[in-house]
Amino acid sequence: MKSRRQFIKLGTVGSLSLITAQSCSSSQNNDNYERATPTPSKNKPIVISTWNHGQAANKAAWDILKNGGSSLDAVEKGVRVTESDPENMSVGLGGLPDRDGRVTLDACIMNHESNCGAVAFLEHIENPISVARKVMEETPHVMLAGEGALTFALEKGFVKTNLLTDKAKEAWKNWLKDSEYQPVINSENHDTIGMLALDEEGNLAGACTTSGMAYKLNGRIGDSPIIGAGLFVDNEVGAACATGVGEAVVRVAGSAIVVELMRQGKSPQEACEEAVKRIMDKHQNLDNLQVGFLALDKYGNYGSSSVYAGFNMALKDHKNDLLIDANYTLEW
Ligand code: SD4
Repeated sequence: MKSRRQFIKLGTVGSLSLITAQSCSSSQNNDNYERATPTPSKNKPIVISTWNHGQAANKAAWDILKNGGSSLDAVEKGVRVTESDPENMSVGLGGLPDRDGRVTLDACIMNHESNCGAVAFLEHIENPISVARKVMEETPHVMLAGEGALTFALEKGFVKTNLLTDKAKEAWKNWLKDSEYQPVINSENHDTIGMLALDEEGNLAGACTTSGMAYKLNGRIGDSPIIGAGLFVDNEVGAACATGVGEAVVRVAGSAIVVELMRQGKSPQEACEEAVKRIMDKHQNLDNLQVGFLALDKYGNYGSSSVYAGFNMALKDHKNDLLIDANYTLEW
């Protein structure tokens, strides 16, 4: 059995050298975090997101931020790119369906005033993040789910769309042949996008959107639409988001914990690592445990950590026109 106590910070050779070349590693960036004596944001505007595919999303977000736009607009417009990408099989259009062949989406958004909106178990709408924003801005509620969320979206002018692409349908049909119709905890279709941004005004916002675990039970909702689990923003401190096995993230209120740890003085990197350790401590069997966190503090420092190799962070800030990948993995 693997030793759970051996925590090693790893990076792929490629990503480490890239980070060094650009003088922009999380650990370098995190040294100045001072909760008690706020310093002006040195690293703004900035946008970061989970996984490599976030690069296209970050570009869309960056177009807004660099022109003085708000972090809220940036994260919404950014993740919409991924939602509308039929090649991404774990978000929006083209997402892998549940075990009954239904594509059901979860998303949430949060702004610098701690307002938030979410949709869960939403079908037929390509951009659930924008429905989540409408929930935030145009209802007295935080979350709408299922039929109610769909009715609301249609009332707000969203268009009913078939989200099950031929490619996703074929994958599902193949799964049906081999699986005996049994969902698994970790179907390994990652690429859920979580995005965090800090704008010129020094305001933070975040967004998280997914089609969830592939071939899940119909009705299953993960961490991604749950404020405090898949995403959390506190403008006094920082923001965090999660990717991976939602059931594990929910058990420790993952993103809220990362932000709270930053409030207590941890750097974004340290906070992500601590949250990952907590999850590992709560699970006897780590074999299928894949979870990653991304964090951005009020000053533009960022960090990421995961329990498995391969969690990549796409980043765009005012210094780095190129996007970099970071990969910090806690191993056991
Ligand atoms: C979920 N956290 O539904 C999501 C899945 C995920 O990359 O992050 N995939 O549990």
